[in-house]
Amino acid sequence: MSNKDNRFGLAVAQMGPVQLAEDRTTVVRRLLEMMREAAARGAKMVVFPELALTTFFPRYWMEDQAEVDARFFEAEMPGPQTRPLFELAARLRIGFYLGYGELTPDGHHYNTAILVDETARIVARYRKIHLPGHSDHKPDAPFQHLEKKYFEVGNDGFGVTDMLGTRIGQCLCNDRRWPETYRVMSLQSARIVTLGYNTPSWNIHWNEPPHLRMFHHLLSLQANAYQNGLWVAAAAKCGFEDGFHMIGGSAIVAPSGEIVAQAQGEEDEVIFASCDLQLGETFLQHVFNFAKHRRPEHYRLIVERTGAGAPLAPSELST
Ligand code: ING
Repeated sequence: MSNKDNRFGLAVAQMGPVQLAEDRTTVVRRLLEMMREAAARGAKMVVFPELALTTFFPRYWMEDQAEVDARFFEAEMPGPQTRPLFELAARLRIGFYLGYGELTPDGHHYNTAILVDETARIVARYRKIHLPGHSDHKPDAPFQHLEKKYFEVGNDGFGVTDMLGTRIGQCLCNDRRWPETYRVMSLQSARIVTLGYNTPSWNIHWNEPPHLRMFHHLLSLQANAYQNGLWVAAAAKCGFEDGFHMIGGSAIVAPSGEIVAQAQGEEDEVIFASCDLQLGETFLQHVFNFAKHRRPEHYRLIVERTGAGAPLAPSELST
């Protein structure tokens, strides 16, 4: 069944911790090293994590916005410190996904990811839509999760891009837990969804057993890869950042829902898979044949309602 010339070399570059004190130049050197390894292993594309250039700063309550902007956001992409990534990508003719804090010229802040093609051209931008956590200071919590304070809800939607000979979509971290994320991209015929994540091992809201973090992370990737006929590539930034632990588990998941590559440690680690881009077709024809089997007239609530509410009357159940 595997079709040789439809093989797409896909790499995920998992990052170990980025400490608060670590500067971008050092971080970029780590990314360059992993980009080289990805290319050497035959990758056409390498996926880096969410907020790859800095520590996961939403864990801190900070009030000096000017300092936050200077330390954790990129006012230009590429900028002087990230340009080497683009230059190496063009030399190696490898595409990449990169997550970072975006500060726009008119002062908006997003948790952003970009897709860059093999000529180092930015061909797509995505701004995180499902922002988890809170915007208020929780001084009694062991750490914060202030994505709703530091970022605005993304306004790019879930787009897909024709690049590197296939069609690629992107999202970020918490987005991977929501089925709507993948369905919108698979309805645009994406073949691969790329994403980065920073997932704390502990929950500040309830004493969640730590093993559930990894279970739910992989469950989200595997279920949605299968239900949408997608290859899913997920890159963690993980390990102990200034004492705060985040899960690893970077993975490449096939449209069958099977994990075909997974990181073993919590340091910088490149994983690779030679992906059969026709495999998704099999599931999209014989199981999830959207055109043949989906019935949107019965799905209205999914789009119309934000929170759960009262039952619909039988007459309202179908449009
Ligand atoms: N991090 C976490 C994530 O969605 C989280 C936040 C963890 C929310 C577990 C709910 C449950 O993986 C980011 N950055 O979204």
